[in-house]
Amino acid sequence: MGASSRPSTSRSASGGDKPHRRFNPLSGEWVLVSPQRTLRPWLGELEPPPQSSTVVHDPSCYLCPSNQRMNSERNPDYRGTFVFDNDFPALVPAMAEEHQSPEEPSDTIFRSEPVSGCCRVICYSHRHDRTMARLSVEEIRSVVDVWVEESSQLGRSYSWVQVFENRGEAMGASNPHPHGQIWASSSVPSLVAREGEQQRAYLNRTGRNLLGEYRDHEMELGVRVVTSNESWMVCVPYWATWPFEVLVLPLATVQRMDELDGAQQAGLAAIMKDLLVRYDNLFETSFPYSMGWHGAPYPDSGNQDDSAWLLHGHFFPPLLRSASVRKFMVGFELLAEAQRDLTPEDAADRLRAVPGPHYLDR
Ligand code: H2U
Ligand code: ZN
Repeated sequence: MGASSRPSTSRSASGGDKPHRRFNPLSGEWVLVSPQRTLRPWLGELEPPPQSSTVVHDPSCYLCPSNQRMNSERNPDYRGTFVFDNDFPALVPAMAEEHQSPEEPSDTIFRSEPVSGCCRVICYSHRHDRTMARLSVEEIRSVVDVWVEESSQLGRSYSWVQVFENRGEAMGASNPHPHGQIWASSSVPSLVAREGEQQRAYLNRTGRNLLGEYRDHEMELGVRVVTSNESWMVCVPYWATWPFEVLVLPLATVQRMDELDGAQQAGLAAIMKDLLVRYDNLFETSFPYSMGWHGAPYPDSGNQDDSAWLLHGHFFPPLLRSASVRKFMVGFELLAEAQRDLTPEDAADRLRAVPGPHYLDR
């Protein structure tokens, strides 16, 4: 269902062992797939797998209960989740007198515009030694509750609410304590605006919801589906760029995080647990990733019509072959186009085949 082709029903129809390009209808970009290269020798860097934390409370951790943060504020003696305003925010609220609407560009090259916003940090658990993969489904459900509440609250003041997590040193996480972030902004960020345009154009052209239709095809084909439950499915997208990238899609038509009902929130917690245990068990390591949620921007953005959108989660994990061999987006990818060797179908096969429970809980 790219610009020119139907989804492939089999490996051979998806280009077989020959190099081919796949279209990403969400970003409007292509990815080069080179399956014949999966056996090439690796003499590059080996990253030592990070040591996982074993202490329940780390006195030197800024996120543990009762500890002092970098700005000298003290965390409460919390249990479960804890949300606070980022002490080093990338976006700050507008001053009352500040003019926030984008100005007419005064220069065709040196353009800028004001932006305001707010950044928060969510601790997923009081336990320093956990990761989301090792929380119970009930504990993950309380993280989902925070995502829903924060999206709903910040969506009243801002155009965009980005829920995300950088997991692991490989993705630049500053601290092993289980945590994620929420950034809200007065403008719709570039990648999100692009996804919005692509979904809108697809709806205008076909009368159908792009991701809803994509999800239904994937459920029918099964080859790229990693797991599913009564309200969600996870697949390695046909156009994935990272080796084990996945897309998390609701089975119902939901446009935003704060529209999920109780059953869908519970289903989300369950499918996240399922996915994260597969990820960690794949190379028996705490699997690094950047993950985050996209849905229709809030009304402040001038967005009048959500019907082109479908809520979805992106997981972008860098590991390729082992706990220490990662993919780098360099060279051709920085200069020309994303490229992958392992096919999305093979990646989905591998993730589907991983047995549970979590290797550290066996
Ligand atoms: P990352 O691990 O994804 O970098 O997120 C941690 C965030 O926590 C980071 O944005 C904030 C950093 O600014 N932080 C505080 O707000 N206070 C602290 O005392 C430590 C870290
Ligand atoms: Zn901690």
